[in-house]
Amino acid sequence: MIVHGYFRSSAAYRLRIAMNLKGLGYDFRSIHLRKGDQRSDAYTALNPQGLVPTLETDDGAVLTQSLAIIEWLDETHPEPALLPKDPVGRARTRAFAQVIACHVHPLQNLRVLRYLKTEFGQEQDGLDAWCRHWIAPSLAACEALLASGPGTDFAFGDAPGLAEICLIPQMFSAERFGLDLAPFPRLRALRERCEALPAFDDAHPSKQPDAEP
Ligand SMILES: N[C@@H](CCC(=O)N[C@@H](CS)C(=O)NCC(=O)O)C(=O)O
Repeated sequence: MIVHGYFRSSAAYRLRIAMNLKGLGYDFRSIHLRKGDQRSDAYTALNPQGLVPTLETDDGAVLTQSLAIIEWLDETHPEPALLPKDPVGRARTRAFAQVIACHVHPLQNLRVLRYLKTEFGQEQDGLDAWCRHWIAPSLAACEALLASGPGTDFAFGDAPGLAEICLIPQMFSAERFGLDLAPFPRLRALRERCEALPAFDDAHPSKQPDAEP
């Protein structure tokens, strides 16, 4: 399989964790977002949104949108499962993931920040404040969802799954934008458990072949 990604992209980071949890190897193609590779004709032919990640399967299918790709991985490589077996647990896990993927992530995307900069004259401080403003309440919601969860070692079971796959990259981004994570003790403890696992550690942006300081 081929993963098109970028070391600092949190959506690509999600996919790397999922591939690692499933024990799947892949070839990596770097799409340098700051240099604009995502807007090249060659890349938009694969991913018409011009976003990473994109996965090319061994059968030649081209898949986009990290959550759709991760659910495809879970369907085609069922062990270890990334969603609980029971329907309520599955719905709660997806809800947790969607707080991050649908509500926080789009507001901190590079093209959104670039627009705020070029059209609204925001400098880096303003962009960071914008991101913190939108990330904090969603992490607070995730903290509350964990508090009312099943009380297992991981968010919705005894092993990490889709919730952690979305959360850990989002916490990494939150820190990049200068958000203090102290008000989220449950999330921080969960992150510590995840980052002790090679699947998460190996997926960290700093460990990718295209990593930059
Ligand atoms: N919902 C999409 C989001 C993908 C996305 O927004 N990727 C970002 C990086 S995290 C990107 O490619 N940004 C490029 C840009 O904004 O130009 C997914 O989950 O795959």
